[in-house]
Order: sequence, then structure tokens, then C-alpha cells
Amino acid sequence: MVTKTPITKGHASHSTFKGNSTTGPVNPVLGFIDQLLNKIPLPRWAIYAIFAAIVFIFLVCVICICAKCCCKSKKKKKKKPDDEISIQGLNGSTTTALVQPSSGDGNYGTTKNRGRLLYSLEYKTDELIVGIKQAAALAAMDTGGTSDPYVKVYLTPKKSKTFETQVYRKTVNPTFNELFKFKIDKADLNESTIVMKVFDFNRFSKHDIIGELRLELNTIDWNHVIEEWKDLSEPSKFEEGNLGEICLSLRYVPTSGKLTVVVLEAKDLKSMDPGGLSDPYTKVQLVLDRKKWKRKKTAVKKCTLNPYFNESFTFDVSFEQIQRVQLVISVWDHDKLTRNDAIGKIFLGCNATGNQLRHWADMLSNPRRPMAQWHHLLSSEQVDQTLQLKHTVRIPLINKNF
Ligand SMILES: *[C@@H]1O[C@H](CO)[C@@H](O)[C@H](O)[C@H]1NC(C)=O
Ligand SMILES: *[C@@H]1O[C@H](CO)[C@@H](O)[C@H](O)[C@H]1NC(C)=O
Ligand SMILES: *[C@@H]1O[C@H](CO)[C@@H](O)[C@H](O)[C@H]1NC(C)=O
Ligand SMILES: *[C@@H]1O[C@H](CO)[C@@H](O)[C@H](O)[C@H]1NC(C)=O
Ligand SMILES: [Ca+2]
Repeated sequence: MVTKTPITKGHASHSTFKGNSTTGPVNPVLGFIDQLLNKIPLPRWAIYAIFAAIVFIFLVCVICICAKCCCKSKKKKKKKPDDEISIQGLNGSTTTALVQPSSGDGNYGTTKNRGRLLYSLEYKTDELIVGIKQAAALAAMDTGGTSDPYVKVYLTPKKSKTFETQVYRKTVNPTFNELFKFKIDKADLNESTIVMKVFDFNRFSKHDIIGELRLELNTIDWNHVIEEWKDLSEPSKFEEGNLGEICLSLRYVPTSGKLTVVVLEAKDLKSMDPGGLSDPYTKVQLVLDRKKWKRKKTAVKKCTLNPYFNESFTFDVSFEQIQRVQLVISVWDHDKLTRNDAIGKIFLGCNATGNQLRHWADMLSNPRRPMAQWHHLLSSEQVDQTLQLKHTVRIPLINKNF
């Protein structure tokens, strides 16, 4: 039925014609190369040897470059533990960013000089006033050794408003002198981090980030107006979109060594499915001495971004172990067909920071009483990097999160 003669004939003749036409232009090209080789006053084997040598040198170069890249990422990894803090973080002032290694005063990212920023901070009557004053010695992003800088300012994790300064053309020492006001109450202020990102404007391409400052606002003494220069840090690898929030209740009974975790509910979860809804469930995991220890999970809630779980899990954790344990809570989207995606994660324990540390400390200082609290989810890459579990083998070239 398919072999209707006129059509197959036409087809066949057409394809043979095509075949001729493709082999046609190749012959002259080969001929040309042949002629060229004949013109070179060297024997054929010598030409081939030279060609092979060039290919070999090129390969050696590629291997060297690859090896260098690997070394660099290893070095970066080794630096990490310096950023960690101990339980003394409970004292308040030392809570500077374990989770945000690129916070201003860390020595993270000093390999590249990105420049400095002069800012001011003032808090009065439910208003945070951020001054972007001036920048100096900014890294040049454009050919010609200059940049077109401007600054974006916002608060996280509740990213309500993003302000931007004007763009200053062709300078690495701009004077901005702009003030931005955020309406925020004292309790929210304690949970917030201010982010100041310096960008290079480009008319026809993506704007380049020059560097950023991140300041946790709970460490600041608001009795004075703050005005200071800080070196810009490497931009955070984890752009904090709003991943959602989770509410947990924790209870610890030291005498019986029982830790009870109730996963109550989550809200405003980031949607992972194309339809705009997710099928979330929560994993509750205990890590002891950086090794995975115990794990439980809730049921999957179908098609919602605001799941109500109300599931309780009890673990045996002795009083001696509770000092060394970390509670990792992660929210996942259940997918029937593909691998499940992590929506977000947090961890609590003596090494946690901010809100999470406070919750853990509240639990320990109120034995036998359930303490409930909401937490903003963080990206799971960010939390995993902070936790640095012992057995996780990371190969930098394959891990696309780096
Ligand atoms: C907390 O700080 C106070 C004084 O600032 C100090 O005396 C105390 O030892 C600190 N506690 C811890 C646990 O570091
Ligand atoms: C904010 O945190 C500081 C120190 O961490 C504390 O002294 C203050 O009471 C907190 N304020 C509120 C409203 O939570
Ligand atoms: C949550 O769970 C507890 C115990 O399992 C139960 O007593 C309570 O009624 C539940 N709450 C709701 C609102 O379902
Ligand atoms: C907390 O950090 C310290 C110092 O970095 C580390 O030695 C300790 O093992 C950590 N504790 C936990 C529970 O991971
Ligand atoms: Ca530019």
C-alpha cells in the first residue's frame, strides 16, 4: 500500500541526485588540502607528526586547566569550617551568619577585591532607614576599566520591597547619598537580614553583580546611628526566593531522654509542579556528630501550598546526645514520575543560628514543655553546605549547584 510506484520512483531519483550533489563539493576541498600539503616542503610524515604534537600540547593545556579548577574548589571547601560558630552563639553577638558565609566581616571571598561600600543604618518608630552613601574602588566590570554602578537594597527573609539607587556611569567611586525607608516592627527586625547588592549596569546585556553586603539586624545596637565602610563580599550563591514557612513544636524530656517533634503546618510553600501546586511532605531527620542518625516522614498532602500535617514523632535522645544532635527538617514535593524535589530545609541545634537557635534554646530551657514556632525555609543546598555531613561525597565538577 505504501509502494505506489510514481512516488517511490520520484523519491529514489531525488535522493540519488541529492547524494551526488553532497559528494560533489567535498572532492574539490580534499583536492585543495592535497595541493596545500604538496606545497609544504616537508615529507607527509613530518606534517602529520607536527599536527599530532600540536594536538598533544593542546590536550595537556586542557588537562592543566581542569586540574587547577579542581584545586581551587577544594581550597574553598577547606575554608568553610572557619565560618562556623559554637554554642556560644546563644550569647547574642556571635550569631553572625553561619548560614550566610558571605556576611560582611567574614574573610570569605577576599580573594577578589570587589570594593567598599559606605552605608548608614538607623531605626526609629517602626522604620528602618538605610543610607547608601558612597562606594570606593569598585571592581571594574566593563572594558576600559570602569563600571556603571548602582545598589539594590532589600530585607530578607520577608522580601517586601526592593529599592534601587540611581546608576552612575563610568565610575568606580560613585557617591549615591540616597536614603531608603522600610516599615518594620522590632520583632521582625530581629529576624531580618539587610542585603545591599552592588551591580554594574549594562544597556544591552545582563547586569553584572560586583559584590554584596549582608548584615543580620539582630546583632546591631540601635541606640546609635551606624555609619561605616565595609568591604563587599562575594555574592551569595543562594538567591533567597521565598520558599515558604514551617511551624514546628519541640519538646524535650531530659529524664526519659525523649525528643518529640510535631510538624504542625506549612504555608506559602514555593510551588514545584507546573500546575502551581505541590504535593508536600516533611522529613524529620536527626544528625549525630555530622552523621545521619534517625529519620521519619509525614504523609503526603495532595495539591496544596499550605499543608496541615499535625504529625508527631518521638525520638530517644539521651541528655548527653542532645548537645551533639542536629534536627534537620526538610519539606519535599512528592512526584510520582520524577525524583522528588526538596522545597526547602532548616536545621536546629546548638550550632544553628538566629530563629532556629532560639527555638532550640527555648526547648532546652523549658524541659517537658512543648514550644511551637514558625521558621522560614532555606534552600537545601545552603543548609547542606552548612551541615557538611560526613559521608556526603561531593564531586565539584558534577555538582551543578556550585
Ligand atoms: C556571654 O557573655 C558574657 C558577657 O558578655 C560572658 O560573661 C559569658 O561568659 C558569655 N557566655 C557564654 C556562654 O559565652
Ligand atoms: C531583639 O534581639 C535583641 C538581642 O538579640 C533583644 O535584646 C531584643 O529584646 C529583641 N527584641 C525583640 C522585639 O524581639
Ligand atoms: C492534632 O493532633 C493531636 C494529637 O494527634 C490531636 O489531639 C489534635 O486534635 C489534632 N489537631 C487538629 C486540629 O486536628
Ligand atoms: C558545632 O561546631 C563545632 C565547631 O565547628 C563542631 O566541632 C561541632 O561538632 C558542631 N556540633 C554539631 C552538633 O555539629
Ligand atoms: Ca557596564
